[in-house]
Amino acid sequence: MSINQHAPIPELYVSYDSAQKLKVEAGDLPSWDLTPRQLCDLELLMNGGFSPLKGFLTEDDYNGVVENMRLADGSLWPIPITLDVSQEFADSIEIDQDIALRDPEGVILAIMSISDRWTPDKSREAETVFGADDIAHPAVNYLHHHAGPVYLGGPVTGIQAPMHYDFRARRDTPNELRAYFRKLGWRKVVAFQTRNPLHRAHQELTFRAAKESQANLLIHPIVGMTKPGDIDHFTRVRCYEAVLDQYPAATTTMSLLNLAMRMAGPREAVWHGLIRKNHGVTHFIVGRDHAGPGKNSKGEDFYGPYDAQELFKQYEEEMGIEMVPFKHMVYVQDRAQYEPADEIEEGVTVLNISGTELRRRLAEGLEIPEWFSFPDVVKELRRTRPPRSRQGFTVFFTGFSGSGKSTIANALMIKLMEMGGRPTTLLDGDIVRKNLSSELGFSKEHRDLNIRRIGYVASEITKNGGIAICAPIAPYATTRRAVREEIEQYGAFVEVHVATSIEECERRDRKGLYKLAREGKIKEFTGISDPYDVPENPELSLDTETVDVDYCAQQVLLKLESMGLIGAE
Ligand code: PPS
Repeated sequence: MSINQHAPIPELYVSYDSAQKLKVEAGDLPSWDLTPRQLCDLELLMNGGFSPLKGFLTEDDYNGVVENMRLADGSLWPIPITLDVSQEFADSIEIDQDIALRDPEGVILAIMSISDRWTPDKSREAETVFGADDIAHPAVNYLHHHAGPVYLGGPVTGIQAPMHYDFRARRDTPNELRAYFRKLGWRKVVAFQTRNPLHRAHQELTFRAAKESQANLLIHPIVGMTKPGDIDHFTRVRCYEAVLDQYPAATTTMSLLNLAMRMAGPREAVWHGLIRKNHGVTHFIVGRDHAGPGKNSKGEDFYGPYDAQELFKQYEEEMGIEMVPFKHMVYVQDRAQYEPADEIEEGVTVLNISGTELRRRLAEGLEIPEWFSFPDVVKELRRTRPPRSRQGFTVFFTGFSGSGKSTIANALMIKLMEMGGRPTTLLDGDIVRKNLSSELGFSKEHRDLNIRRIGYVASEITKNGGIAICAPIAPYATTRRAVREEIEQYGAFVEVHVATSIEECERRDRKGLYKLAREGKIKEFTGISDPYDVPENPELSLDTETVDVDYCAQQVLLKLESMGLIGAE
């Protein structure tokens, strides 16, 4: 298969002069501030990476994609590219109206002519596109917990590309890559998609894939949004640059793709193929469990290991891009080289380090052998992923007023400060209400805002290697979950339920508030006239009724130690 790299892919941008004019006119339009995911989608819509799409999907296109992986005109398209918005914004606009799409700084990137507005059946979308309506799937979680309730559809007119300040020389539009391949005379190009650092096995398999398909090699990593918990793209790109030196320079190149992945396995593989074809690529490596989202809520895989390869194969002809199945490479100790696992005779000693094992070794500061990775890659990874005992983390106490949260949190802070090593901050309910949330009351909305503020500050502390100890009531499970998600991007989140019963808290009534609550003098009082969702799976639950504060703080310390967060490196 070879591609007509001479024909440019259609972009949605207008000329520079028209863009300047449109930008001024667009200043008066209602505007939507794009979410990080929409920003990625818009970039690929505008630069032709998502060709043949001309904008965010209309309702007919959406239904076709969800049900049959096809747009209304019959073209193959497996993933819904939708502009999800709030109900309030959706209600404020008219059909056939233009809106401005802005980046987070308010810069107008595009104009969208709204042709459709509808409330999607998100459960149906989850079932058909992602295979299950299960929030253990990151895209399903996104759909239900982050995406707005209404979708807007319609064509997009591109004004300017989103701005990137990082690795600019490594970012290419589909037409730029096509032009590059043309210039170098690369007629056949095999692309390798990745969201992980590359180690020796990847270098071997990509090199072999290129040799076997007699094609040049494009390392095409994702730098948009990947699976929550992945290594950040800054670190990864520094790692990729270190690996690039290992290939013959004249045969291999690397370009960064600002795609927001959905982790949709088989459908995602087909999507990746279409996007690569738009970038002028002729061959695409599809591995075992391509773009796999991990386990579902029953602990099983969402997709079969070869589902992605099968679906890709089914549409390969129509897509016009050839699949190169990924070979699982293992290290053969006696021969000191990597070989495909299925070609190795019995009885030979092979070595392998899984992703989970690598993370464990990094987290515990253990050796990562040279046969596994390149020293420069390991050095970069160690810089970003210091052992857990040097990473930041958050201890999040939750429980009724008067349950003992603040006292235990204080004791814990003193003990951690005695140990030293990491800056420690206490975000106690009362302290936060005085310094951060002084204007807030105790309605559900205000409590949520209060907890989200605490979560934000704690996530910043965690990101920067400190310890955040939080001690609010935090009565709502959904808000606690959102805070957990935010913090776990950067370090551990240790939820501690201070499980003192409401009867005991009321009996103690340290601040006299329960009495006032019973008399109706304080409204919406947690446990009396306002709900408290008991944590279902906290890392630790403390019983304060039979043991003293010092022992409770000790239990938290022991938990932190067992999680590798404190103690010897
Ligand atoms: S929340 O729900 O997490 O935002 O609450 P938080 O910020 O932790 O604030 C709880 C402290 O405020 C006092 N207080 C109330 N608590 C619960 N319900 C109502 N209506 C209320 N009004 C005032 C109470 O003293 C809590 O302090 P702690 O430290 O928890 O005892």
